[in-house]
Amino acid sequence: MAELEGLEFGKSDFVLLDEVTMEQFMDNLKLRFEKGRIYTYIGEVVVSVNPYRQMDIYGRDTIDAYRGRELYENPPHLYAVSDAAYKAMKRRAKDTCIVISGESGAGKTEASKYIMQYIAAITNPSQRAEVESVKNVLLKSNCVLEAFGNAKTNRNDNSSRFGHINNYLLEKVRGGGTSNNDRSSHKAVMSALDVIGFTQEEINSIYQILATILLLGNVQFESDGESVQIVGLETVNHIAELTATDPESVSKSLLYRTVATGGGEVIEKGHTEQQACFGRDAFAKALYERLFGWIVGRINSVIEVKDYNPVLHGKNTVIGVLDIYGFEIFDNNSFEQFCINYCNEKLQQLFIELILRQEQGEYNREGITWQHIDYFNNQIIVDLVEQPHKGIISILDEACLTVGNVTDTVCLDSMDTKLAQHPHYTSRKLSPTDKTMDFQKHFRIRHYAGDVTYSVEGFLDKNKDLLFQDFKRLMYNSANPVLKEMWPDGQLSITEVTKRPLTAATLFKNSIVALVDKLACKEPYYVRCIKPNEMKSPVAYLGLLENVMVRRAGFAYRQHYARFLQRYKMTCEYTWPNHLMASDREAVEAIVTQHGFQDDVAYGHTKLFVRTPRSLYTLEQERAALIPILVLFLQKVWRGAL
Ligand code: AOV
Ligand code: MG
Repeated sequence: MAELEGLEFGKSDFVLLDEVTMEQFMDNLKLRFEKGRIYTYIGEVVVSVNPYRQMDIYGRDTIDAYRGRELYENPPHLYAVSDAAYKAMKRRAKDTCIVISGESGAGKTEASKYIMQYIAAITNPSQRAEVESVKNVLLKSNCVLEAFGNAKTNRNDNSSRFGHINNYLLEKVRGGGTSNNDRSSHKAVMSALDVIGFTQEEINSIYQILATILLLGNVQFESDGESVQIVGLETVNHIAELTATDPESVSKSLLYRTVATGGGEVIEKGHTEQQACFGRDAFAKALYERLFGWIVGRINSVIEVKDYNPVLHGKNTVIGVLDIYGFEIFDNNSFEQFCINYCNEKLQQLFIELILRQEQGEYNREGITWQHIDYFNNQIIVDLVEQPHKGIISILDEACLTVGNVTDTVCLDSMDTKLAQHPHYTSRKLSPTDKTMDFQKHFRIRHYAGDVTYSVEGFLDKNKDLLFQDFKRLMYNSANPVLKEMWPDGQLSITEVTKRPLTAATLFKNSIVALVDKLACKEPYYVRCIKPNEMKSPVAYLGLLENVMVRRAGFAYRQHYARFLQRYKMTCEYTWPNHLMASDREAVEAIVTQHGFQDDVAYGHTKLFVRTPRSLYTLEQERAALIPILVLFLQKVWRGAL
């Protein structure tokens, strides 16, 4: 619950809205943004609007103001949740996790930097050396990851597209901070790799792989109508040297592929010129992706607890900061949007579940009766995508496995047949009057955040593992151990690969399921990022109204008795300046009764619970009216007039 700032800044917590409607939500968000208040709470969730300008709210003085304080003691800020997460970890030895979500350019990466900066700043000085070293690693890794993984998107010049999740794990007493933007500088990247702790051998390997990728771009093919050859063998020799393989194997993997026939026979098939070009490009792309994934893995292993000692450290608690890309609806939505939006369905589900669990936990601790809360459970949409045999991913995988000419349209037909009854799935065939969809191309999913029409064009190709097994085997057989480590699947035989292909969608699903499992056992804190020019749709995409409703379903407001007294004791004759009752709770009861909202509250063991925000506003107004009188009174005391 946020501190009740002056109302001219709007309501600092959305649970205090008079009514939970989109209109009121938007009005409050806009008002606050116009007044330079970029953060607003929903209970313990921070809603952040990207200011696109430097704000003077992240300095040392601000850090000090938030340090060790409770959420509602200061205006809403990232630092407040960071502190809450830190306290949960320190005091209750809980694994915590700060999940940052929102669309591209909404400010997720910036937020994660401020959070890490805060945690680094408040960490115990006795561990400073250790913290500094981890902070250095994080600072440097940001530079490396940005150099390798970032791309310009149409929405953000500095978009984090690395993998789908950029996962920093910070051990208990360590923290991290980053704010280095020198990403284009090659020298900086190399020195960063050194600081992070990459060995010289590893750094050399990174160079060699990058050079290989560049050289692959020079490989040209020619065809004499019968067979395909490589033009100029120097490039091939050079690639073989860089990858610690031999030129014959490199040539062979560029010109042939091994296939398993229906009868279990293994044969080598020559590429057409087109297939060779395609294979070469897929190889270059895969080299880059594997290199990147490996760098992320190495950085995580450096940051994760290396010298964990169960006796010294007790339970090994962590704060994780997750920066995840948000729901996407474009004019043309393809396989990538399908995966991203599925990921967001899973996270939304976890989000509501965990918020409910947190609420339930708080009610239990305080001895307040739990009341059933009705909310939309998006399990049905998650099932539509991921259910074995019946879900869209299964249907896609099956189509990818089918021998013969299965096209995207054939796959769409199969989805139409199998999903015709599903309330969240439709297509032109299933709703013939809907002219916005094309028979050959489109299907539509009703996501929790809204309807998204996907084009199946390219779905099958994008889902298939397009890299011929021959390249994987080539890399696995490299004499360079670093390269070999990046290609463990190169040891599989072609028959094994044909039997159990791991498609892109299935790999994605597996990693999301693993992530959700990991998050489910942590205490989560959430930051929901929004871009200012188009605030309305993200509010829907992020399920924010749903969040406010769940949070308000029982009691909108809760406050420790002592703090409640501190704020409102001046509004009641029995409590001002000090109460004489047996407990703070009784004093609070006196205030509540005097203002006549005793039917609107419940008394917990340590906190007062207030059902509707209106009751509180009556109190707030009275307090605001009393303050000038009190100030006058105090001035007189100081001047000795009384
Ligand atoms: P993203 O991480 O959410 O996008 P960024 O964190 O990169 O978005 O933010 C985009 C830009 O907005 C930054 O480069 C800053 O210029 C500006 N910005 C964001 N937050 C703030 C802030 N608190 N104060 C000042 N400027 C800010 V992506 O990685 O594309 O999903 O894939
Ligand atoms: Mg980012």
